[in-house]
Amino acid sequence: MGKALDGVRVLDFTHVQSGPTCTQLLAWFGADVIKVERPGEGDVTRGQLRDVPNADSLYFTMLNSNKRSITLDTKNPEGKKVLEELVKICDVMVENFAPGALDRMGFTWERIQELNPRIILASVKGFGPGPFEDCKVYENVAQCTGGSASTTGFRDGLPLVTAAQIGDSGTGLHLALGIVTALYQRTLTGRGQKVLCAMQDAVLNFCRVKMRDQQRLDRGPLREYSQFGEGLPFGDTVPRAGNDSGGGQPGRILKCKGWETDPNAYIYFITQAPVWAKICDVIGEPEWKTDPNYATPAARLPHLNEIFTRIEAWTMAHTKFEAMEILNGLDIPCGPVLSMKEIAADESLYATGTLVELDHPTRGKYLTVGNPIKLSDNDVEVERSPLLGEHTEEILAEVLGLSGDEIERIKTSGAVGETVRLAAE
Ligand code: CAO
Repeated sequence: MGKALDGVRVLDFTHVQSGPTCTQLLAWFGADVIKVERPGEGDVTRGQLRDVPNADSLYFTMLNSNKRSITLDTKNPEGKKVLEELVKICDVMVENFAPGALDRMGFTWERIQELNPRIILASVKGFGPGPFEDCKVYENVAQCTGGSASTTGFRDGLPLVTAAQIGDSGTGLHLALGIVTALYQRTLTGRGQKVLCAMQDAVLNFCRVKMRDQQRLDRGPLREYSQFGEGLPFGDTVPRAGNDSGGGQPGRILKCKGWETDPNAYIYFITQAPVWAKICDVIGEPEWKTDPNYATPAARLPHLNEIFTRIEAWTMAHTKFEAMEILNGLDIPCGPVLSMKEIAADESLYATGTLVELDHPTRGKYLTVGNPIKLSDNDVEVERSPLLGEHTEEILAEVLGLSGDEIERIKTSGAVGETVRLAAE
């Protein structure tokens, strides 16, 4: 079976999380991803949050599967020449340096196009053009500036960042879509183009429903927010709403049996309108089916706290998995709060390739999250991340077609790092 991006060559000039997320996805779809790293140190995440001495960190290994690594000092004249040769033969160049860094390196968009008019240059930056365009940005900055933090958390508490890396991984995901779209357009025009994803924009895209609520607020209170039922007035901006779910189907996180000692003994329960009668029966309040205070979605909105307190009395009598089984049997949408430990033990996720165990020459076995996007006509095998510079010679010789003498000259110039040899070799 072939792969969707067979034949696409990606010059991966990314680091940390946002860019590497994007290029890892492209690699899983079959692109040949060549990761360019600074000699000696490489992607800074190789050494961050290290759990095994002298081995690449999980931070790095879990974001750089299926790639090849070449070390190259692009500020060294020989290194710059090698990068130019790579630009000439790659279909896509992906980077997420601080604003202006690529230009300072001598690789302006004009220069890149001169070298290869078909290339797609894809960039992650913190912000698009505007007052903050020159700023460096990390995940939580994007969560704060994209609207997520102001709308996450409890009304009377601090703004909160979410654990889901919507700024980094979320932007990488957006960028990957931009790249394949540009590749498709290139088949029609023959030209490359620039793809830019700003982290603020990606987070805002994920927070679209809160911008919806901001506009609804001009026309009256947000009746599905628990604050409405509590009689608390709304201000002029979307408030934090705890675990209330938006839309017409109110939901909450509710305690389950064992919550006193297990921090994850909770279930998300949605009072979906079409199954309201079943909810009333299962919690032992059959009269709520016809009581005008509870019978319709609109009537229920001012009573959400009371309703969820009653439902919680029922969920607290069951473990989250028992509750899940009973509620699923009744077609009531719900889901247990799963800990990372529980997820890591879920065999069904290994069966689909969403979780994968890999072996690594210096750190041994590790768990990674595989490709969450399943294509029926693609055979995706997740491979371990490369060691720093593991493929430097291979890329110089096989991809660029350089002779042994030329490679030696480049090495002597200091443009590439030390050659990495695996213990087994
Ligand atoms: N050879 C020589 N120089 C190299 C090199 C190589 N192979 N690779 C990188 N460099 C240089 C860059 O050219 C840059 O040099 P100058 O500052 O002289 O131009 C320097 O390394 C540092 O790059 P940087 O500014 O991108 O790195 P940083 O650690 O200071 O900042 C970050 C990191 C993430 C804040 C910044 O890159 C950024 O804002 N990126 C865009 C937004 C983004 O992706 N954020 C997500 C981060 S988490 O996923």
